[in-house]
Amino acid sequence: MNDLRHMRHALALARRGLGNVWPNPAVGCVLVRDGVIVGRGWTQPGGRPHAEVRALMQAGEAARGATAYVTLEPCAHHGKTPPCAEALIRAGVSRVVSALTDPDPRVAGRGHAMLREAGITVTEDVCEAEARELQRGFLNRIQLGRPMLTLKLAVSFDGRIATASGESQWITGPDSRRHVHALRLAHDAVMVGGETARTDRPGLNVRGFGAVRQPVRVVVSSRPLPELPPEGAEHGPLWQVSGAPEGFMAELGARGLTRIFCEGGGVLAASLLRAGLVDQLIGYSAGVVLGGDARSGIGALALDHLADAPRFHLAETRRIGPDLMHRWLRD
Ligand code: AOF
Ligand code: ZN
Repeated sequence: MNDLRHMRHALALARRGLGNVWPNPAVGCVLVRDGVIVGRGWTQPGGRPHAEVRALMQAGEAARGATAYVTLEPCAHHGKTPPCAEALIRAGVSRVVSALTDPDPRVAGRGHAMLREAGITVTEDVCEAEARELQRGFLNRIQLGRPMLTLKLAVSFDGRIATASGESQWITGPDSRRHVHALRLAHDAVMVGGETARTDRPGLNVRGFGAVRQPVRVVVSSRPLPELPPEGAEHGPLWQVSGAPEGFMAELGARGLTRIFCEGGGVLAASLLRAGLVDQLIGYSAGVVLGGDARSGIGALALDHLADAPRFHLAETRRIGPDLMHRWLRD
């Protein structure tokens, strides 16, 4: 069906904003008239202009009588910009197809209602599951008061991250490592624990993608941090947080973050898992075997019963160079 096809297109456009638009959601919009795409837009860096505004600008007069496909209900509030629902009405769009109701209390169904009151046909919940996954970070911030969290591990066949002596460069290949940088780019922030910051001195930045908006660097530690590169073109702002995971995740949500990419270490990973705060796992597995004396990427969980273990379901597998990438979502 064409609605599905156009909505998938809008979802693909929305994806371009991931990591780039916090505290706002990454939204995509496609305008179609008589089967022809007349406008495409996505939320711009920093969260504005909104997707609909960009698509309408591109379409100009061709928006009259068009159908708008949007991955999130058009906004209804007068924020920093006038409401998108109003812009769609003014442009003369005749139908709006949306994937998800915007949970932001300033919108929450009012966008759809405004459109209907203006005589526009509204079809809701098209590709809802995909839109929910794509906009998970924003949904978490609004509904749970905390960002979405991805935990990443690069491991040997037997799930180890380093030899007993601590050698870890490199278990996975260059293609996987480049993939990690692309993922950092699609998150608002990269997070590590204090121990990792002190021993590995990780860059926590995106390299190899030209001039990009660098993610915030979040270090979880109650102790003073080692010297890390200052904020600049190649490094995002540095934020230090500490305390219980529930507390600092709420703090990061309040500061506007929607998507966090955690790269260890084991103590931090275990505390996030124990607190049930990990939404997505991404593993890169290499064809190398390190053995039981090698280091595990996740600290002790002290599980008495298998039934208590955090469970995830498989969302994606992909071959990346010689490695296997696997992505899991929380049950
Ligand atoms: C849309 N299209 O592309 C986005 C929307 O601070 P403001 O005025 O930019 O408003 C932010 C809110 O707008 C945000 O919380 C969410 O409800 C909505 N985001 N809405 O119509 C978009 N990014
Ligand atoms: Zn809007």
